Amino acid sequence: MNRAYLAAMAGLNTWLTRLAFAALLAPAAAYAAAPIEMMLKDHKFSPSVVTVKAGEPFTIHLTNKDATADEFDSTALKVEKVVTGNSDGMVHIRPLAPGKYPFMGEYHAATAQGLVIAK
Ligand SMILES: [Cu+2]
Repeated sequence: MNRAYLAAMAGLNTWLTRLAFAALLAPAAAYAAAPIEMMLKDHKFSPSVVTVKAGEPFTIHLTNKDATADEFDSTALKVEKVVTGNSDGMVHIRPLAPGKYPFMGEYHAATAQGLVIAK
């Protein structure tokens, strides 16, 4: 093994170490966004307005504190998810273009209204 070979191997080792770190960090980045906590109580969402990053999928963890079921429903977000009374559920939402996306609790739409703002 000559000196040049050893130097090359040392360089490769550093590169492989960086690659290994990048591989470790990549999955973490994909799951970086924690679910947005949202509550339904007295047939109202809180928070009723949430701001998210455009172009990234996200999840809303909806806790229904009411005794009756409701459906997180949005034509704009292309999502429907029933959450039974005193229960919770995950609402998965696709990456959005910048804009405003209304949603509602379909079973109590008179009061259960909300808005996602993607920036
Ligand atoms: Cu519906």
